[in-house]
Amino acid sequence: MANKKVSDLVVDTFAAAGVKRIYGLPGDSLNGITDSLRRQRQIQWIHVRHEETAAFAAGAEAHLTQELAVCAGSCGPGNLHLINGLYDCHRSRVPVLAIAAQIPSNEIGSGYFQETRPEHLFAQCSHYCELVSQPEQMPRVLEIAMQTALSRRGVAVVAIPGDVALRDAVEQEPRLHFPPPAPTVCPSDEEIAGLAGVLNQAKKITILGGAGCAGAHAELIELAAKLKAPIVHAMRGKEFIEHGNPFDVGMTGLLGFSSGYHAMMNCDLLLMIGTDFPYQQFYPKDATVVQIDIRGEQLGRRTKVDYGFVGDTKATLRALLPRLGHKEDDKHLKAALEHYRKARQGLDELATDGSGKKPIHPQYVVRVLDELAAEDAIFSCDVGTPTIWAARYLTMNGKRRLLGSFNHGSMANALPQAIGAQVSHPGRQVVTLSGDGGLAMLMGDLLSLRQLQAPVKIIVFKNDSLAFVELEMKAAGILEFGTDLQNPYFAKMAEGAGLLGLTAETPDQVRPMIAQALRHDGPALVEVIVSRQELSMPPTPSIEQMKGFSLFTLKAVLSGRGDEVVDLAKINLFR
Ligand SMILES: Cc1cc2nc3c(=O)[nH]c(=O)nc-3n(C[C@H](O)[C@H](O)[C@H](O)COP(=O)(O)OP(=O)(O)OC[C@H]3O[C@@H](n4cnc5c(N)ncnc54)[C@H](O)[C@@H]3O)c2cc1C
Ligand SMILES: Cc1ncc(C[n+]2csc(CCOP(=O)(O)OP(=O)(O)O)c2C)c(N)n1
Ligand SMILES: [Mg+2]
Repeated sequence: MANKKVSDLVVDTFAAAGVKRIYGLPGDSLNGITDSLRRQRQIQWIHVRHEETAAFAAGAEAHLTQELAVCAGSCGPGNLHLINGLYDCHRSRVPVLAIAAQIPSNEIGSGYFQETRPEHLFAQCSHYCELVSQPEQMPRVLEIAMQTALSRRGVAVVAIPGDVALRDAVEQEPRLHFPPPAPTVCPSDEEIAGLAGVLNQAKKITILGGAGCAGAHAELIELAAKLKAPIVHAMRGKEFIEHGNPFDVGMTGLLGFSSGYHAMMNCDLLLMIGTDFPYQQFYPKDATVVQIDIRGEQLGRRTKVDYGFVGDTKATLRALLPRLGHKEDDKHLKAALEHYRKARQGLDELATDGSGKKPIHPQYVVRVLDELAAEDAIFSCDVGTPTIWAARYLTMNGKRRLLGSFNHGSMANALPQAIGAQVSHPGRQVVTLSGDGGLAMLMGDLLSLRQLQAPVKIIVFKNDSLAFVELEMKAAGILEFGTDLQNPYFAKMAEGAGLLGLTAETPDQVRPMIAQALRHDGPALVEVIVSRQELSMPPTPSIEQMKGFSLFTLKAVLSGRGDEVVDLAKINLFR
């Protein structure tokens, strides 16, 4: 039998590690690898129309499965297109490996056609980024890359010149055959005792939980019950914390609830668990802060911390719980829960059909979607106002999942993430909350839905604007500029691309059309004509004073009432 090529060894190494598919777009320099995929048939090639889609899709798969996902781009522009999606994967700490094909090895350094330097380009959005310049490096370099992506959670990039991929492999087989290690990381006994002491003594405790609480729902609830502590969740923690949680008081931050904000501001001790909630102005100034995170480098990153612990949430809470007493005083908890009930009610009142009048409230669209979507639906929301609606009106239940570009904050994430979610979870209902700006940005990949037979449902919030940016401009006290969108008929475009396309212009069309799309046996798009200025910001004196500040530096929660932001710097709703 002829020797394997390096490209064959690459595919075998992926297959041995359980990789099931590679997202990408071919090109000359990638031909060796795509040809090995074609011949070996162990791994599916997921053909997309833009490499950025490939990276976002791989990131979605990795987020949902917690396993390694792979994307690939050809040399120069091909892999350069991966970069924004890879930034998102890296900042979300999901294990993604990118194959960046490189120009012929003997041309490197000559300014050759399509020459770039992937080792430099991807250095900032990866834990590991290396060039394979000779067959002897394989499979070791690829295995180091995979191990790095998995163990450090993030991106690893392997650059391979097309000619090296086509050379005879020296080693013939992958070398690593062990299951992914799953160590238990827990603070020492002394540290746990110290932590218990601090918590047992504190009076008004609030928990801020994030994505690092995944898999520790029961422990978190038991902790809150013992401490009589309200739980505020950060956005990426929503899918893991909010459901079945009698202590939940919502999110904090600009998109959050005033109840989440005040629960944090009014505590004596803030207990941060598995969160990297980024906005400093929403942290209390005088409270004692305790932080638990699996990564030591995260401790104290966002606010001052008095006690920091390195540990996995579940393991740490399991060790901690037996040492905690039951607190009696539940005044702080009760007040926070009552505040949450009111805040929730206020937001729910906005999610109405507006007595049938146009334009449609986007909140209503998401409330209807929330009601009609499957028990285990996977949602993805675009950056922009769809992130607000998802945060406030999608109900999580432990089976549903929520994808977004929450840490990197890139537009156009929802469709590509939905592609990754759907191809990796063929039986599941996958629904996007897409902005009209966001959808247009990577719209080419609407075409992939039919080609991949991916029955994704797309809900487009057609507000003919970059509405979130209009909010930002208002907050900064500047006139709106460059935010108009002259949109196509998205439904007609969808029809042209082989999708079911529907347009909801009036509130009474929303429910039947979303229901029809969800039932449809194939991809579908519903464009909903929604109001443009659902969250307006009039120049009230308090906002005036903040002129020149970005929306994200405001100490404000969007009230959602269309007439004001809750200026938290001035009003204390809690007392
Ligand atoms: C337009 C827009 C507006 C936004 N507005 C808001 C807002 O108002 N409010 C809001 O909350 N967010 C908002 N976000 C999202 C925000 O930017 C952050 O992405 C989010 O707050 C981070 O959530 P997190 O802390 O749960 O997740 P991450 O940032 O991913 O942090 C998770 C932490 O958990 C740790 N960890 C992981 N695994 C474990 C483990 N097993 N045990 C212990 N620790 C672990 C990690 O090391 C990390 O430090 C917005 C995003 C966008 C795009
Ligand atoms: C790639 C990228 N470009 C620009 C931005 C800045 N930005 C944030 S939200 C947004 C508007 C999104 O518009 P749309 O998708 O229509 O959603 P809307 O807010 O109108 O609902 C823009 C331009 C960004 N976050 N990412
Ligand atoms: Mg828009």
